[in-house]
Amino acid sequence: MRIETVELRRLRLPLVRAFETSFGRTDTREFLLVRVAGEGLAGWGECVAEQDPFYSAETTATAWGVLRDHLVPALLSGPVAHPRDVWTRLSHVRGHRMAKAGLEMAAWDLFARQQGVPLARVLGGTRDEIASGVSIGIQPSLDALATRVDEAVSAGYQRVKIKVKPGYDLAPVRYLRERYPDLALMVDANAAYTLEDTSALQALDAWQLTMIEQPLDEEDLLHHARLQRSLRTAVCLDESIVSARRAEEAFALGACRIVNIKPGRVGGHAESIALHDACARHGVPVWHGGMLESGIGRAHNVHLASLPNFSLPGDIAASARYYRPDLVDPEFVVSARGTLCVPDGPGIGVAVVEDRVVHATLDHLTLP
Ligand code: NPG
Repeated sequence: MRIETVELRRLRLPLVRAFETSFGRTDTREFLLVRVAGEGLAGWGECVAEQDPFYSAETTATAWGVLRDHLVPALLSGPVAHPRDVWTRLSHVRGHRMAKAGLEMAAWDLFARQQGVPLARVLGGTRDEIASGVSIGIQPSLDALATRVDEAVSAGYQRVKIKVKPGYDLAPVRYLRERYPDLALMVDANAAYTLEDTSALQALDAWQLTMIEQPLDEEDLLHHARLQRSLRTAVCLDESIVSARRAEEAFALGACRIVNIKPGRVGGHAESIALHDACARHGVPVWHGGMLESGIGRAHNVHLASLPNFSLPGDIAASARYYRPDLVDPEFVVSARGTLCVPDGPGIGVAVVEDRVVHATLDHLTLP
């Protein structure tokens, strides 16, 4: 496939509802879109880096610079046979997995459109709908939390994840479990604890959580292994798992029993498939994470989550939970049984509403 031009856009969209995690609160989402064009068609990708380096080291500014100066020129330097070769073309650049993912995923969309098939087909997807869950930010009160959870449960979502941090953990978990004895419930700490907080995390063991996500720092695989040995509840890793190889290391250490896959975090679809397959070989279930993507990134996530080892509901919810309106047509809607349909048109299978994209754009650049 020959890619002739690449367009970068930095956008900002107001969130339907402010989102608070252990690392901060936000009511707008800044992100990058990447549009690759060649042979009369275009493919879209979304770079999930945020404005601030709080979830990960990458930001929209670092991604913009490395895409402009290194990644896009490398991709434009000659044809690639298949989108899985984009990773190799970019491999002289260390790190910057979120920036690479935005470009790599746009190439997959273009390739699938050129073949006239849904992206899921070329990725190896095996289902036409995916199980959907919600992620609920830290709330000002337990009443407010209950309202958010009630809404999600009555909309049909298959599981609820709540954000926790030291001092806001046992109380919301106990409150929700008493209210919802059978709810599939999990917590996500975004690396807010240390091994010294083990007893606070052990206190969660009594409440039938499906997992505790990323309790410790992203670099602390050994500490996660120690923590996992002291808990009955499964530890799930997100930030720590930047590649299939890192997952193999985590499994060898016993650092987790479940993995969250985000293509943006690991560098795109090819590395996500490698990670998905590595987890399957080790009997480790995976689920698809979310990063408050617009409909463009969300569409990529839905296609990827149709692969067979995504056996737990993901953080991929309906468009209306995030942006009104979303940037795609049709928007993603949740069914009464808590699923999202995998679009069956070519590529990501949803149309990008370009005037909404232009309206939300802060900067844009077309290369060469
Ligand atoms: O539904 O997209 C969603 C949000 C899911 O909680 C969620 N994402 O830590 O995984 C996370 C968190 C996040 C959001 C992280 C935005 C970074 C940016």
